[in-house]
Amino acid sequence: MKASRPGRVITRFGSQVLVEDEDGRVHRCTPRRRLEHVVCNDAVSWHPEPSGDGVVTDIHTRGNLLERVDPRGQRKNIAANVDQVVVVTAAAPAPSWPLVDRYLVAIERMPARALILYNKADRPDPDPEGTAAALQGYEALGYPVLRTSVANGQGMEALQAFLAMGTSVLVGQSGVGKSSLIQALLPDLEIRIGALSELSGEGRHTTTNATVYRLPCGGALIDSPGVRDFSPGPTPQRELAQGFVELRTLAPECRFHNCTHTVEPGCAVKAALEQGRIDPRRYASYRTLLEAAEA
Ligand SMILES: Nc1nc2c(ncn2[C@@H]2O[C@H](COP(=O)(O)OP(=O)(O)OP(=O)(O)O)[C@@H](O)[C@H]2O)c(=O)[nH]1
Ligand SMILES: [Mg+2]
Ligand SMILES: [Zn+2]
Repeated sequence: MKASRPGRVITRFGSQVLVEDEDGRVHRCTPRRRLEHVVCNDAVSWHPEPSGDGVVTDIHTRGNLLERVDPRGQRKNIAANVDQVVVVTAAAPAPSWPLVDRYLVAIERMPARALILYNKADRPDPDPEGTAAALQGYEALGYPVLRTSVANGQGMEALQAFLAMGTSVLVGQSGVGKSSLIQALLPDLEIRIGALSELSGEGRHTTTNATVYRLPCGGALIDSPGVRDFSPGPTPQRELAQGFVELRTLAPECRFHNCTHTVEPGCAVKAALEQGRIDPRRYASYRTLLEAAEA
């Protein structure tokens, strides 16, 4: 038996992964055949082979897993062992608040902390009132919100304070500035990307694989490929309301314990909606997801 060593998966490309050892050195490894679903930021056991590359022999039990369902309905792992998910929106491309709600459902279910960013705050906002209302709504629900700009540095210190707390992952539409935020936080990123590209034999710079970076301010940050849409993993109807904090809080007051908050009499959610205590936009997001959810 070769002595196995602990490591962390930095990124994967094809069937191979890059594993960082305890001294911060990165090794190209092949997971054992039965371990094909190794994901970014997995804690693993591995051992070096005489050929130079290593073998990943074991994935340690995950604290949580961020996954998505792609347009073909297939589940895709994004990253494991995440303390905080940073949902990045921007002045451009125009924010999709229902998309943010879908991310929040996934985050509540992981569970992990959520942070909502409005990046490119230096750019003119095509819908300032809509943006302000949506962001205030999330704050009222207890989610932290930051307006940031890579271009002029706005909000970057506050962001660092949030990121120093553990391992975070940046998610959101393509082009909102996830990689640019990492670049701004990591002055030596070029070197890092260069070294990783050399190891992987891929010289590309666009974000195609989730990759974890250690930040000088403390904490680790995962860059992930942008999406056009995001759908949380399969969620049974009963559990969907758990992904909406305002519904989760009111549900125990509904007359029926299995209330779907749609047509039932004595529904505390519907009552709150009628009284304007719940944001109709958020409730609409719930209804859309409910229709798509498993009965
Ligand atoms: N004005 C302005 N432009 C920004 C800001 N942040 C990023 N950009 C620009 O937005 C574009 C997209 O940035 P990326 O960092 O590649 O976006 P991404 O979210 O990583 O995109 P994907 O990898 O496709 O998911 C680039 O041209 C950046 O220069 C910002 O705060 N202000
Ligand atoms: Mg990117
Ligand atoms: Zn109800």
